[in-house]
Amino acid sequence: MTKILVLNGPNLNMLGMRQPEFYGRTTLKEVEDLCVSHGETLGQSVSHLQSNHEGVLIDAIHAARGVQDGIVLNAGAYTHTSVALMDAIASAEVPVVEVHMSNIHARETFRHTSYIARVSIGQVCGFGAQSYVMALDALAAYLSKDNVG
Ligand code: CA2
Repeated sequence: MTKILVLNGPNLNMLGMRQPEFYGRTTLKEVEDLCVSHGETLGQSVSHLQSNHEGVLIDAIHAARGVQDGIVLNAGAYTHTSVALMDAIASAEVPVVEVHMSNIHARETFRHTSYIARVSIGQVCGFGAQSYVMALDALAAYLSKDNVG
């Protein structure tokens, strides 16, 4: 089993409750359950954490070093602002796939910039809850060393 952490940032605890035009009607609990069940089909043991606090997210990334095989990260709005999260990922030596429910590139200009992308193996965005499933698939392929090109 590979160990994967699904880490969600600020306001994602509100999923399914408001703004369905951007984020759909799936709740965070449903996203987390989907990740656990899809992970099982890939031989992944998936744990998950959501926090509205930047420092908690940074601590979780630090704690992943040498423990987790990969991280699926939706950093929420910190994606577009947080050099601190970027530095934490760069120091953790754990492969990160950046995910977003919405297509950040089709939204406001400030959402087009991602500090997370600079330190991630790749980015999946725009597919709602399915973005997380695709990110788990991507990590499975990457970790199986089928990652050339
Ligand atoms: O599309 C994504 O997954 C985002 O990471 C979501 C963030 C946003 O700041 C990023 O630009 C893109 C916002 C999460 C807020 O989620 C809510 C969900 C329902 C109701 C209110 C907020």
